[in-house]
Amino acid sequence: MNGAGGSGGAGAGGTTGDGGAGGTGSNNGTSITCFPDADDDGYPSALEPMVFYGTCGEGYIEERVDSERDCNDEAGEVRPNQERFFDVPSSPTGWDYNCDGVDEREYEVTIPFSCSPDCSGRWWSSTQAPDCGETGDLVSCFLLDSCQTNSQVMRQPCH
Ligand SMILES: [Ca+2]
Ligand SMILES: [Ca+2]
Repeated sequence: MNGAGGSGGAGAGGTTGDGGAGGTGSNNGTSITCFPDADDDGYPSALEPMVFYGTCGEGYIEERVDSERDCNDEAGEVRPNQERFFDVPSSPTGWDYNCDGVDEREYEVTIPFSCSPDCSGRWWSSTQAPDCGETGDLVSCFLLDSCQTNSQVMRQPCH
């Protein structure tokens, strides 16, 4: 009888391999042209497109179906279809936050003007609307028992 000696414990499990680096230029996937989206706003820059296989690499996205391009790929707030208005310009593209090539002012209405029957409305208490970023007195209507107005000094927001 030979008593079986205890066998040694199982050796340390093998190391789990780290998967091979997914490289670009492998043969899986069809080639696609991708564009940088440095500010991650979903709108690609027109500059320096790169070819990838299968999917775009990090920092790159495919052409959009609407073909819209970012006019400032360093600032996420600046992009086509931006609906917000801003009271300071962006760098380096300035006031055109929605990339349509025009600086649009948010508030254009000036005196003489008065509240509408449903007590809404907003206008500058001057005969000319301030330019983008310039300050003025903006009058707003509000309902408190009766329709009233107040005014505040503010900068003209634009996009
Ligand atoms: Ca972008
Ligand atoms: Ca614009």
